[in-house]
Amino acid sequence: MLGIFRKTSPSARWPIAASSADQLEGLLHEHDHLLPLPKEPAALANILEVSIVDYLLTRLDATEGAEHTRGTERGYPDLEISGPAFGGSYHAVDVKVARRGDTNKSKTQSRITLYTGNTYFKWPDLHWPGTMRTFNDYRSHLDIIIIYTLDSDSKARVQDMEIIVQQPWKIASKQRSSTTREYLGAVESIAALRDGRGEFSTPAEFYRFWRAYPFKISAQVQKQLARLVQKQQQEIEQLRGQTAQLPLED
Ligand SMILES: [Ca+2]
Repeated sequence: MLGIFRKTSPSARWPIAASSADQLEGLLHEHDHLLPLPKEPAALANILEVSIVDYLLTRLDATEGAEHTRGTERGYPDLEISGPAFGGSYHAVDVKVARRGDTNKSKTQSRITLYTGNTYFKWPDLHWPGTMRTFNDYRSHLDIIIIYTLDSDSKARVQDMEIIVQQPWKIASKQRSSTTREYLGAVESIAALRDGRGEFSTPAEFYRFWRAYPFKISAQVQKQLARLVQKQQQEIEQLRGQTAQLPLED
């Protein structure tokens, strides 16, 4: 992604003829058809995330026996995959974008957020809004992390992109990624992210630590939780009723 296409430009010349992507880029530049991508980290990250999920969806479409669903904007995960190609179970794939530090290039500028800690992650057997199924319904969780250096002078903004694929628990830290939101943070060292050297030695240790973490539970989350627990109880009672009606075998 090199910029945003600007349809009308004072220096437009038509037709444009190009025999390669580089040549087309040059011509679009020359005739002022490219506007820069946003510099603001969250906006830039969103554009990158969406385009990476788009790319994965195209590849999954071309894979026999692969099924996929794109997640909601603010939910978890960004993408779930399933189908015979993946053993029939559901797998969660989340895309994260992080900028290299301005002063220290060996770290991310801020901690990557792995999960929201006070909802689907804390109560993994309830089906939270914004998620496609319960956290525990996923056979595996995978993060695709895009690390980049911000280049304010270029229209693409992104330089030296590195892609890291890791399981979230392997790159987890014991720090939150935000002082105001209930987020679990990753380690900051890019080498540690690359090598999967987080602060936990087993998934069990990671889940124990973060599920016991005293995250704030807002009134809204509490209300939602009560509703989900009630719904689960109703389902259990319904199942009990069905079992009671089953004919007894002798
Ligand atoms: Ca994401």
